[in-house]
Parts: sequence; structure tokens; C-alpha cells
Amino acid sequence: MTERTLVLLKPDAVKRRLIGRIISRLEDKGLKVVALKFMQMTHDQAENHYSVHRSKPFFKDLVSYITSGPIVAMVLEGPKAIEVVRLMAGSTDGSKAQPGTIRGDFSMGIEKNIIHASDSPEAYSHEMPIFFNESEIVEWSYGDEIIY
Ligand code: 3AN
Repeated sequence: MTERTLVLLKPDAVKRRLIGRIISRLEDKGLKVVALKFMQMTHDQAENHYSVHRSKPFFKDLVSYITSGPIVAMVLEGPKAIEVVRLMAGSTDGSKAQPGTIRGDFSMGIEKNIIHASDSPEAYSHEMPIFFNESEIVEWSYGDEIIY
């Protein structure tokens, strides 16, 4: 079943010039970009995005980190996109993430862990409107069916 997921390339990915390499991995896998934005998150957007973590001890640091520099926000589409991107991202803590995953290959940390990806359809429904209007999501087709 085709679904959509919200992906963020965090400030460490941007600062380390990894945008292209990470998007390439996601495209190579077969995920389709249907929305893409380079932006600076506001404090309010960050608090909203991470609202499920509001009571956690790391919440303040999380908000301050994700607003510490520009990010890339994307909506990706594909069969089981949520599960597929979570698998590709790897475990939250980069030092424990499997080699071959994005965090496993590019991160040694739990905060600076390169990528965010929605973990459920409910999370996607909460997160996506923080970054995009419905009108910014483009329905399009590759024109061949090679990818799927
Ligand atoms: P994931 O991004 O793998 O879904 P979550 O949802 O458990 O991880 O946590 C959201 C974000 O909060 C993580 N991406 C990470 O940046 C940060 N985080 C999670 N646990 C910790 C922690 N113990 N200390 C600092 N930051 C954390």
C-alpha cells in the first residue's frame, strides 16, 4: 500500500554536507519525493513537532538542537514508506545503529542523529502540516513503472 512519510534531514546532516548523499539513498531505494523544503524551523514548530516528548528530560535540548541550523523537510511516498524509511534510518542512537543504515553509517550520537522519520501514520498526520500545506504536496508519476 502506497503511503507517505515525513522526513527531516537534521542540522548535522546539513552542516556535514550530507543532504545529497542521504536523498540519493532514499531515491535509490525507490521512494518518491512529493514535497521538499530547505528551511529554518521556528521554536514553536519544533515544540509542536516533538510534542510527544514534552515531558522527557531531553525535550529542551531537542528543540534547541533542531532549531540550531537549517534543515531539509521532505514528504516521501512509496509502499510501506513509513516502515521502509524507519528501517533505513536505523536505531535512534547512532552509536548503536546497524552499519548500512543512515544513522549507522553517519552518526555516533543520539541527539545529532542525522534524520527524523515519522514512526506511524498518526505521527505523519501530526508532523506533515507543521512543514507543508496540502497544496505543496505534488502528485506525480515517474512515467515508467520500473521503481515499483
Ligand atoms: P526516533 O527519532 O528514532 O523516532 P525518538 O522518537 O525516541 O527517536 O526520539 C526523538 C528524538 O529525540 C530522537 N531523534 C533524538 O534526536 C532525540 N532523543 C531520543 N532519546 C534521547 C536521549 N535519551 N537523549 C537525547 N536525545 C534523545
